[in-house]
Amino acid sequence: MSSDLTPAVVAFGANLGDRAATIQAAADKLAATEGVELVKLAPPIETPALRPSGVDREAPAYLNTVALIRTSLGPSELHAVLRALEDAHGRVRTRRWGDRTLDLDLIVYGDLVQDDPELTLPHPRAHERAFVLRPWLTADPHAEIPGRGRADALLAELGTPSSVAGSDEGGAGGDAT
Ligand code: A4P
Ligand code: MG
Repeated sequence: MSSDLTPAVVAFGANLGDRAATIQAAADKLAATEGVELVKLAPPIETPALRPSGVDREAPAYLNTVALIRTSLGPSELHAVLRALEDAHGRVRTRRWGDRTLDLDLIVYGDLVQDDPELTLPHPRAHERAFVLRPWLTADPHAEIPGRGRADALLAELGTPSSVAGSDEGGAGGDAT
């Protein structure tokens, strides 16, 4: 395996349509992308929708998972691939955190830290989201977010209701696993 490949983590979220089929198809296409090697796809977990106002149990539930990849693409190139995959799966951008057929977020790209609003790395909210941390830990128990720390410790910190994405989602994710 060539050493010029950068490890990266991609998060998948879907709460419209055939969620499992969409995630699997997108993962297959990502794996087939030149310059991308799929290392592992975690089993999806079901989680209640998180809105800017909090958890919304009336909204369609999400399936969330993460893929561990290795890539020769640069971060912007990889982000463009992810956007194209979202578009190919019928993603329509309406309101913030609105329902979607497919959301693909770049969670970490090697140990790169950057503040660009087009591509913030690590993903600015991943450390506070059980729906990202839980499947990531299933795929990699040693997962770490550069500048934030170990994913297992971050997940443990989400135990209080005051953290938006904490116990509520963690509970749902736990139920589903
Ligand atoms: N952007 C910046 N950094 C990144 C990055 N690391 N990865 C920019 C991906 N995109 C990044 O994204 C909005 C903008 O973020 C883009 O311009 C991109 O260049 P978007 O995908 O168009 O819209 P969005 O996903 O609605 O926005 P946002 O704020 O990124 O949402 P989040 O934080 O991804 O949350 N509830 C459950 N249970 N499960 C979910 O997966 N997902 C969301 C979306 C809300 N609630 C959820 C879930
Ligand atoms: Mg997104």
